[in-house]
Amino acid sequence: MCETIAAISTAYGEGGIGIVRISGPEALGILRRVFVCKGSITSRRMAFGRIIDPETGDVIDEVLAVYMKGPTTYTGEDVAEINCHGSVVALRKTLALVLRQGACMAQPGEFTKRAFLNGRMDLSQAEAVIDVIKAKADAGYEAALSQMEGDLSRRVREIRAEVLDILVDITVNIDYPDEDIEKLTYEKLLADLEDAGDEIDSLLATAGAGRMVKEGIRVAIVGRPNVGKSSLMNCLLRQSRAIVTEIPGTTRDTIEEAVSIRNIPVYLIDTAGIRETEDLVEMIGIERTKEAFNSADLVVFIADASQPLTDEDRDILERLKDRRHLVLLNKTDLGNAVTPTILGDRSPNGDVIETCLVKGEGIDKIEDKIEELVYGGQLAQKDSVMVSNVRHEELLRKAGQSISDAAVITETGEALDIIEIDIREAYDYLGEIIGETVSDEVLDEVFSRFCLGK
Ligand SMILES: Nc1nc2c(ncn2[C@@H]2O[C@H](COP(=O)(O)OP(=O)(O)OP(=O)(O)O)[C@@H](O)[C@H]2O)c(=O)[nH]1
Ligand SMILES: [Mg+2]
Repeated sequence: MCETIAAISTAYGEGGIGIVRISGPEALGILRRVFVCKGSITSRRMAFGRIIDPETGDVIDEVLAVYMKGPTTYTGEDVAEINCHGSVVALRKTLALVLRQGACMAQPGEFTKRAFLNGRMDLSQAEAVIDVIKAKADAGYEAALSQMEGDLSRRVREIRAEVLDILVDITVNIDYPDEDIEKLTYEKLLADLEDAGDEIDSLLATAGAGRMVKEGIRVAIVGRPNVGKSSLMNCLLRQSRAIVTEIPGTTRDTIEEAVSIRNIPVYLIDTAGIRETEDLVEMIGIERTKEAFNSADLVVFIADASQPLTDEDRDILERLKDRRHLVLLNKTDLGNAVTPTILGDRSPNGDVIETCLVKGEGIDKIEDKIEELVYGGQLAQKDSVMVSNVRHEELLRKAGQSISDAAVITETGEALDIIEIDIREAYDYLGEIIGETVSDEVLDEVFSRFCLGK
């Protein structure tokens, strides 16, 4: 293994500055050889100087550089950072020089991996670093930041401590059954297991919302031609993106746009109106509408208040049954051939939002509903710890399963040392989330998702 690593830590391309980061025991030695400044290099003091190739004497760049002595650094090791001009050439040349002086090229995520291995952060915190970098909207960013600061870890540690208490109770009762200690009754054991199971479940319940705020949701807008789908798209985007005309069949292909709604990344898909048609282009468009319908996290169905419901409307309503959806009644200014009651009776959850999209009326309510759907109706979740990483979700699920297996055999009066096996499993799964019990393969997998230089 190479002890001192280096990489360009800023994004590739032109910029005001770009940073070459070095970490490891040779960080200071290498910096001293390539960086020439007035006075001496002092830990944690930025210095102005030049990067000069010691072999040729060529000046590579004018820079600010800083050396930070470990272990209270990002990686826990000695770190040096060279702030070059944000030129691809300056950065590449500086990095090449640093590598010639004995550093090795860092692997993607290697700085953060070292931070984890040196105990600067636990695994779930390290994983959050990448989510912070990649966050697309405020809600996902906040969730990632809270995870990076250890909120999820604390929650997991609390639950794990409870599970450990149960394990201790069992061990004491197995090892010293005759001693004068509080006897562990099966009722108490069962109650403790249920408590731990509930805690795991309540954390798991946040996973859906966690994933949605992190990755965003796909929202397909569907309905018959001319009901106002493109008008809704434009209203939500607050710009005139899709063509809106009074001619049915205006939108013939699906149109996708990203927007942030209540700080949640949303991918809106405007679709071609569904109807029987002989037109080839329109037929293909309608095929795509069906794909969008099937792949969306949320389907928004629009009906026209000014015209009676048709078979197509009824057909789509029928298909909404097992989908997360919203039902809108648009063009409420034009009449009431369809009323909210008529539509509500036919929609799976009876919920109808009335809109008049030419005037932008009803948009607030739609946005409220989207937010509510993402947070599962519990807006309070917004401020609490959320699980947003599939690895964590999977491990929590396994831990929950082990606890419930343990509870089942506790009820049948199984021997304590058998029950203990499941509980210990749960304990280990929880430990994997924070990286206390984790294999090298998992670590490699986790850090390979990082970008170079992080
Ligand atoms: N009066 C009234 N007209 C509306 C309302 N919403 C949309 N429209 C009009 O209805 C027509 C069709 O709107 P679009 O948004 O293009 O409808 P669409 O569902 O995308 O139609 P296709 O792309 O053809 O499937 C346009 O002339 C809009 O201005 C509304 O609430 N009231
Ligand atoms: Mg349209």
